[in-house]
Amino acid sequence: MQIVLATSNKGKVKEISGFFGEIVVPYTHIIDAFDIEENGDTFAKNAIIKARAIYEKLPDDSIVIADDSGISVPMLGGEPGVYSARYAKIGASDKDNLHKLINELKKKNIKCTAAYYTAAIALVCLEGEFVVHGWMYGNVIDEALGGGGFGYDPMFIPEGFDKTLGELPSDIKSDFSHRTKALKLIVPIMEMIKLGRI
Ligand code: ITT
Repeated sequence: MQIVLATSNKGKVKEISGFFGEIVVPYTHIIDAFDIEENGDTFAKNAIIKARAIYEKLPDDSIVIADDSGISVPMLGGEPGVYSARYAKIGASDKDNLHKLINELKKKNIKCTAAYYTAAIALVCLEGEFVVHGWMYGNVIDEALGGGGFGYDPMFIPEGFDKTLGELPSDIKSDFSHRTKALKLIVPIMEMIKLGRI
């Protein structure tokens, strides 16, 4: 079974390939990259939009998974949430978004506050459309520490640790992350599809 990954985010490709191994192929290895308008107001809706957009361009028997994810800070009213990829501006880099979030904390004199990552993983195939979620809780701090991970990881300290995901070894993130938790839930769905029971 080959799974096509509907993302052009290199950090996601690395983590999802690390989970599934070689059965996962980024869609950009099959067709040219194209823009997908992510106009849903939830992670789940945007994950389905991305998976569907890629599925429609591939043979009917393809299995496509997409990841829509982001970080939410309750003290900032849940920001950036579904807008995590375009928090600083449309087309912003990971660095721009990270520094925008650090600045928003600094503006409110917040050095450290609760935050959580959400990942919605959508699977679209001939048999139907499925979405699962995973979350990782922790705190965000008003500085970027370490060069590991991607996106907001250098300012995110997972619950139970005293270092950011930028500083911690990558296997800690792969053991506990929002993405891993969601991917673990998609596995039994894939198994049922493979067995022809869905
Ligand atoms: P695709 O839509 O092509 O998958 P994207 O980067 O636009 O790529 P999203 O719309 O899901 O993906 O935006 C996710 C944002 O949240 C993006 O800015 C990421 O850097 C950030 N993010 C998501 N998961 C993360 C993680 O595990 N660690 C750090 N930042 C993360």
